[in-house]
Amino acid sequence: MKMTFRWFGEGQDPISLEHIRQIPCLDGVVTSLLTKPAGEVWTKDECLGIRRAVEGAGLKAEVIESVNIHEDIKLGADTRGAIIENYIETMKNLAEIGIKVICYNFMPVLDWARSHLYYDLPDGSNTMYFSREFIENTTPKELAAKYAADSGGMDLPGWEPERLRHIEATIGKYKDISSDQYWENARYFLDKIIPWAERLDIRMAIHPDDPPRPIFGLGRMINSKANIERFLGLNGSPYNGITLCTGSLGADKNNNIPDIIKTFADRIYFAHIRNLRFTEDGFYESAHPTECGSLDMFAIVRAFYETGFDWYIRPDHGRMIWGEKGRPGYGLYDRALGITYITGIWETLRRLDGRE
Ligand code: CS2
Ligand code: MN
Repeated sequence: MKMTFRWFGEGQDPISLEHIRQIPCLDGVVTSLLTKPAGEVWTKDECLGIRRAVEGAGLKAEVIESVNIHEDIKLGADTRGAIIENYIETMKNLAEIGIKVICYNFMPVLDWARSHLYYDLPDGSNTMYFSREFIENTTPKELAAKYAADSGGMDLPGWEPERLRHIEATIGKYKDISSDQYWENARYFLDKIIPWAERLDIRMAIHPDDPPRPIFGLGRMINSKANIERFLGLNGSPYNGITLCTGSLGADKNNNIPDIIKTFADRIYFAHIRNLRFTEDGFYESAHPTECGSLDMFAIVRAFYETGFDWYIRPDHGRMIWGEKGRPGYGLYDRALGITYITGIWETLRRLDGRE
């Protein structure tokens, strides 16, 4: 496996590449153009800028998270043709800077959702929290306003201003399309881009829905073993793959993550490893070790190890600890601890296997 760390890009991340570079056992960063509206081309120059910044700091960038999908593609609107062309153009420009994996999601309108961005834990740290009751009693607009106030105006990935501008109207459009139609729209997109992914040698890795349950009346697609199987069946190319996010899928107690890893091992190109703890009303994001949360992190890492996983891993959301302030889920310290924990398990498994 190759260990990576998410970096939000020049001018977009309070954590510097110089600090990221000091995390032990790191192979590279996962990055993006955070402020680029979905549907627009990432130009050659912008892509070269990514490479220059990352390589200048002595790191590699082989994974992009995310190249976002425009709503017209998800909705199957007449305008999607030109937007998909732009997506392919972006893929070509990313191939030129050596990108091997593109992570994206196909969630309607919203990316991830939480009720609280900075929920206080008894040890003095804080973390993201999902309260079912809170979410059921709020509107997307209210939630967006709460995020903006709580995060002090920082752009949150998945809640970019552009996405929020027409949020209610866009949600309204989803009322008119059936779940089957939604799946067909995904197939249409895949059939257009996957031949290019093959040509450019870029693995497409869809991220699961977070949380895996419907919110604000919006349906879900990548939220269970059966649905992952259905998705991979839409286009059978090995270039149509998934990002295995343990915290997204793991928020549904019916999902057995090690089993899902073993089942789809040959189509997983990117792993997001995070733990969570269930509460009566939902869950919060805990530190990575098994004993800190509700997921069996050892079994998860072992499943990757035993299937010979040779792609990219990154620690996913951590807590804010040691007084750090920053983008919720994406502090330096707790994610760095996550890396040392995961690499520790990995080395142990390797050594017990008799390998150096
Ligand atoms: C999230 C998402 O779980 C996660 O990693 O922070 O915002 C994720 O980056 C996107 O859903 C991927 O497209
Ligand atoms: Mn994730």
